[in-house]
Order: sequence, then C-alpha cells, then structure tokens
Amino acid sequence: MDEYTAHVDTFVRDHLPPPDQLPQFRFDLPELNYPPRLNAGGLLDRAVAAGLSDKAAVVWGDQAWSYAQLLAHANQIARVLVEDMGLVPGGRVLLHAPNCAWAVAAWFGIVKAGGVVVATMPMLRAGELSTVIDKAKVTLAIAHAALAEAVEGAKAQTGLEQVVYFDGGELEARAASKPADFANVDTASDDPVLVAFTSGTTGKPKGCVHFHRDVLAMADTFSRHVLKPQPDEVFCGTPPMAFTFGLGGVVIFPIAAGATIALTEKPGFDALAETIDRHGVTTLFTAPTGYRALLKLKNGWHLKSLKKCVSAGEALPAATSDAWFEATGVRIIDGIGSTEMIHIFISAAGDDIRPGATGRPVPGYEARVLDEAGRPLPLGSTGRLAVRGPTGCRYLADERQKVYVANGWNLTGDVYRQDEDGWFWFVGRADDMIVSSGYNIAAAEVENALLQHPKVAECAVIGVPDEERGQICKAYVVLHPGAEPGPELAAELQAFVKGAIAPYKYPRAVEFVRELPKTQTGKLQRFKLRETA
Ligand code: 3UK
Repeated sequence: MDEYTAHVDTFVRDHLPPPDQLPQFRFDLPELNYPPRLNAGGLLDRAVAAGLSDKAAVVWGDQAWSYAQLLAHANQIARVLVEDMGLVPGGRVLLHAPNCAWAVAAWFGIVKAGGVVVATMPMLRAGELSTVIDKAKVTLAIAHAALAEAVEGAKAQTGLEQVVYFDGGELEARAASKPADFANVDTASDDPVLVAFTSGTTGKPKGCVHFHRDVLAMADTFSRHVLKPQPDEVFCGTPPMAFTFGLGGVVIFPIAAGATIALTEKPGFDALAETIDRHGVTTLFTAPTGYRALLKLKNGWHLKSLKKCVSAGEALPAATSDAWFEATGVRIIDGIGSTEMIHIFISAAGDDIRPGATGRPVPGYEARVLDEAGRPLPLGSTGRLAVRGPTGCRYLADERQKVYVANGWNLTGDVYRQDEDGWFWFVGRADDMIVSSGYNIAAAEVENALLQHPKVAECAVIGVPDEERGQICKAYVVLHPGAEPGPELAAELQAFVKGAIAPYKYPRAVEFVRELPKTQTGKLQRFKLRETA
C-alpha cells in the first residue's frame, strides 16, 4: 500500500481491519489500474472538461441543473465545509437527505474536500442516527431541513457539532456566497471516502469503508461492462444514495457516463412512474418488489422509454422477470451486490440473461462456491458464495470482519449453485435455510413457487419449530386485491406449490397478511417473522 495519505484526521484509516484480515484485492483489467493519487469527486470536473458543461446532469420536476451548475454547487459546498465549518481531509460528514439535487451536490462537495461521506437513509430516526454518528465519530452534517428533528435529536446525544440544512436552511445562501471553483484535495486512491452502513436484516449496523478508487471501480466493472451506459441515457431509481446500490445507480454511473440523473420528488411508485414518463427515463434501478409494484399500477403510465432495468437487493424470481418482460419488452438485468463489495459483482445483461439465475461474475471479479471447510466445490453443487475483485470488505473497527473475509475471499453469507455453463443461481441466505424432516429447503425456492400463483402479490417463507419435523415451512402471503383469504385459498396455494416443486417443500402453514416487514432498502426481514412466529 502506498504510504501517502491526504488525510489529516486519520480516524478511519486507523480503524481499518489489520492487513491479515483483509480480502485479496485484484485489478485484473487495464481500467482498474488507478493512479496513486485520485479524488472520486474529479468525475464531475472530468465531465465538464470533456465538454458536457451545458448538458443536463440532474433533472427533477420542471427543474434541471447542467453539469456546469452541479460542479459549481459541489465546489461551493466544498468551500463551505472547508472555509466555514473547519472540515479537514479525512473528517467525516453526515449526509442525511432524500435523493435530490442538493444531496448529489453535497456528496461531491464532501468528496472533493477530502471528507469521508457517511450517508444515512432518510427514514432513520435520532436513535439510529446516533449509533452511526458515534461509530464513525462524525462531527459535521449536511441535511435536508425536513429531517431536522432526527438530526437535532442525534446532535443532542452525540459528538455531532455542526449541521447545515438545505431546502429551508442556509446551505444554499452560504454556497452562493462562495466562488464556484475549488481545487480538489489531492487524496490517495486508497484514502477512505465512504463509510457505508449495512441496511441490517440482522444485528447491529456495520460500517463498510470504501476508498476513492472503489467508487470508480464500481463504475469500471458492473456499469462499464454489463450496463454499458451511453451519454443519452436518463437514469432513475428508488434506492437512496445512502445505500451503495443507489449511490452507484442514481449518482456515480450516470455521472461517469456523462448521462442524466432524473430524480423523483415524492416517494412511492406512482411518483416513480410519473418521473419515468415525464423525463423519458431509459435506465431504471430498483428491487424486485419495485418491479412488481410498477406492474400493479393502474394509472396508465406507459413506461415506454425504458431500455435497461436493473434489479438488486434480493433475488429476482423468474416469475417477476417474465411478467416485466411481457409488460415492457425489457429483460431485467439482475445483479447481486453488497454494501461490503460496494456494488454488483455477479450479473448478466442482454442475451446472457437466464431468467431465475443471477448471472456470471462481472468482469474484474471472480466468484466461487465453497463447502463448509472453504474448499471449492465442483460445478452443479450448492455451497457458500465467495468473491474477490477490485473492491471488498473493510469493516470499520468491527470483529465481524473475520466472518465476512476468509483466506482472502469475501463470504457474502449467500448460498449459491454454479451450473455447468457457469451461471450462478441464488439458493438462499445461509441463515434462511429451513430444515424439515432432515431436508434442506431454501425459503426463496418456496417463495418463487408461490409467486407464480396469480393471486399472490408478495410472500415470505420461514421455518417454524415443529415437534415432529424439527421445522416446517410457513408462508406469509400478501394477496392481490380481490382475492379472498381463507382456508380454501390456503389449500389451493399448498397444492399449487406441490405441483411446482418437490412436494416435501410445500408450506404446511399459510398465513395471510396485509404487508411484510421490510428494511428501508426493501429487503425482507425474515427474522421479524421468525420472532413473531
Ligand atoms: C442480497 C441478493 C440475490 C444478498 C446491494 C447491489 O443489496 C445490496 O447490499 P446489502 O448489503 O445486501 C447484500 C445481500 O443482499 N442480494 C443482493 N442482491 C441480490 N440476493 N440476488 C440478488 N440480485 O444476500 C447479499 O449478500 O444491503 C445490491 C448493489 C449494492 C448493494 N449494496
């Protein structure tokens, strides 16, 4: 590792895992040979230098910022942070906002100033923010004024010292008083730039540290080689930029491609569909639930501009992929990513897509299926997924580093099978396996079968204790409007599953519910169902 650092505040660097607990990093493509000095905020300067000044960088409602305007706002925010708030390189800045133009500018402003971005989901409350602020030792914040209550609550309980708000605060006015140029801090390509907290389907949040070069690497792997964006594309998506899925899809990939970001002004899928139609969105990022929700909308959105649709966060069932293809003519690009790896490392696009499979390792990454002892398994067997590439897991001061990384490989906690042709098939989360009468049953397989029934909108399957069988499969089912819940439909669903997959896997218990517990990133929280079961 290059010894040079621009960080004056070295807290994050000082709390990286020891070298022997790090995954192996590999830079096997020419585009991954980054120079020793690199500031990821330079993506914006590069776009303007390439002649994109007047091109729309961000559009929302009836407003737009050109690349020149976005760069100017980012530079002015960098000056506010450095000149007024005392940010030094390496200092952490909380960014607490919904996806909006000022949040994008603030992200680049923090990065250009050499700060470490700690972005948080807009729905987090004071207590949850405090955990993150304490863990990353955050002293400065930029936040949307509508979220001031949570931020002020956290400020009262933590070492957070200064907050500037926008959209009802003074950030805009302070930025406007600054010159529009800024010399990006000359960070090392391996200086930390993000602490991304995991969305937490289980346990306490873990802070994943990523370097300046990691931000470029997600664009130079998944985006460049699988998504292949063109400058005329318009990107949009539901994941918040606090979630690295959203940071890549809604911010970094479009900017790295010189394309346009379209932002939704309101949450919800009608607002998403409205944005797609209004701005001619070509490239969409959302989770499987998002695609199912868009399919159910009744307001006559045509969604005809869509050309590329990316799904991640949880497995994309073949039934959802097929339904979306029938409705739109677009085959969804599934991809598995994680906060630890920063973005997608197995995926497929175009003719490479095999509905139901996640895909093949993204160029730059290697993936394997391992047995319990960590030995590679032959093709066709089911085991633990291991990956390595230009990015990887570095938890900030966390013992769990040893769980995610072993022998230089990142272990995602997923169970996968690689078929004879090399495609990777998701089987389940290691902790979502149900063992009934000695048989292993993957929750996802039963869920996929249920989802093929026309009356089922959403479902979740867990194992519940059973005296006779150890565990049995229990399904929680959300029905489409108009379907009648009751014992008759339960029996119909059970028979349906028995016809679709091996009968021993059928859910012996079925409960109809109005909604399923989800994380803020839309991931099913099976552990919440287990707690109540
Ligand atoms: C699961 C998937 C099957 C899998 C993420 C894209 O989801 C992201 O990050 P998280 O840290 O969760 C990681 C875990 O989520 N998962 C994600 N995608 C898929 N399972 N098929 C998929 N396509 O268990 C993984 O280990 O919240 C996704 C980009 C950036 C991200 N942070």
